[in-house]
Amino acid sequence: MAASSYKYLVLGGGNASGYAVNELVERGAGKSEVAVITDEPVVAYERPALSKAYLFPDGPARLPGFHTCVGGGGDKHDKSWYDEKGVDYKTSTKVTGVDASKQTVTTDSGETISYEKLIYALGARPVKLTDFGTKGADLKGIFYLRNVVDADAIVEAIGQAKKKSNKATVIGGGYIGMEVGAGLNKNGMDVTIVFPEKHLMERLFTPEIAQFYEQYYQDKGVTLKSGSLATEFKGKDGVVTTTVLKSGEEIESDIVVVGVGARPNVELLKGQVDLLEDKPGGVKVNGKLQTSNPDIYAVGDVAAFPLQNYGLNKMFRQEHVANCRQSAKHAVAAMFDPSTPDYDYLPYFYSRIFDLGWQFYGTNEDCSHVFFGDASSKKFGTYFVKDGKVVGAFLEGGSNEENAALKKVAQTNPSAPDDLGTQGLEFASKL
Ligand code: NAD
Ligand code: ISD
Repeated sequence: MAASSYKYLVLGGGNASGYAVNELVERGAGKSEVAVITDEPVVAYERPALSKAYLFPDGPARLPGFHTCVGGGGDKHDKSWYDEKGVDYKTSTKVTGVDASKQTVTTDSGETISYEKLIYALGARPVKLTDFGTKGADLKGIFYLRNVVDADAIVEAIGQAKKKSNKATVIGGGYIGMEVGAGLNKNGMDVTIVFPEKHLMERLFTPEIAQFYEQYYQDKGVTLKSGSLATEFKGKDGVVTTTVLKSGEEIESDIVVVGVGARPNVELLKGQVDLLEDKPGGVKVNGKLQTSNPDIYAVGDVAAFPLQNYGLNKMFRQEHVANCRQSAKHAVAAMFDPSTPDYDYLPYFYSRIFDLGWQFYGTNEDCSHVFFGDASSKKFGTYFVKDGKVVGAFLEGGSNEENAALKKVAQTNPSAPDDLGTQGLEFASKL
């Protein structure tokens, strides 16, 4: 790094970091005023690509094609962009400590760097099966997916598996489980997805929604093992060969990919600023994304912020790229202009699997649900209703206009008519 003192120091090089630096530069941060420290070997990129197009057998996404901010409709910032803007970007460097009282950060390369404003964007890390003490979980051939190094290892393993039985086991039926399961299947692998719940994506899908996707996966040749826990992995010569389920059933495969959730990387701020001890955890921030120390902001997956709208009134943390982009932009705006209103985030998720694509806006918490449309035409959805208001909306196969209409439903929370299911998309479109 050119200097060891910066006006703005960004910790982490993920999605939120990329958008924070973009906003700092757009708002006029000068050359050598901004630095980024990340343990990743490359500058920030759009993480969603890793579980989706990165795994495609044909025309896969590869860097530098998806550096931030291309996913948010902005320019692609590769290393030369940071150099040109005078941003000191330190890759392959781990932050080892933060001292809020001295306003300094230490790194594993032995540096001590001081800051005026710190943007903490260290994200989340995959929950590991070794954390639960699952026997054999440290065998080679068991993969997690969070960063481009993980994704490259999986791509390499897919190539190797072709020379063996070409079988893969996926542990977890959430985002990683569904997206990576589809990606492995597209590579011609014989895929089994193992998950403890009754159906896929239980935290969001209703049984009706799940039924459609489960049938789709099965029609593609994917085996689904619901209500199943992996209790042990067996291997040969240190490499995984078998996943043992609680039922005693054994599934053989060349590779195992695990997606059983993520944990926010709060540790470096422990004792320095207030953390949210209760679920969902995270670094506690106010509506300006500012921690209990006014010179430290937290953004992206790691930040727990107050959310008052959309029938929700609580501290909220969202591991999603839309929140990474928006919270990063908002923190920098608030840093430059304290009159910036509080962060107002509409919870949002999307996924793309096979030739399908769904979007969800709002909340499904403590809601009843009303299905609409026709699953056989791959165009259907569900409204989520709380206290007579529509507070969440899900749509498979929507056009841009239809998705925008769904978003408006979740934003405005209209009263739910008795014939909501019959009105279906029409209800959203006429708002
Ligand atoms: P997730 O929370 O979406 O799914 C975790 C799954 O693992 C659930 O089915 C859960 O019940 C299951 N599980 C939990 N403990 C288990 C155990 N011991 N054995 C077997 N299964 C177990 O988390 P994820 O899929 O790992 O994704 C990690 C992070 O990446 C999340 O923050 C997610 O939001 C994000 N992500 C998002 C997208 C998207 O938005 N499209 C895509 C990929 C990843
Ligand atoms: O939309 C997404 C997606 O596909 C991800 O991988 O958000 C995530 C990140 O986990 C959020 O940072």
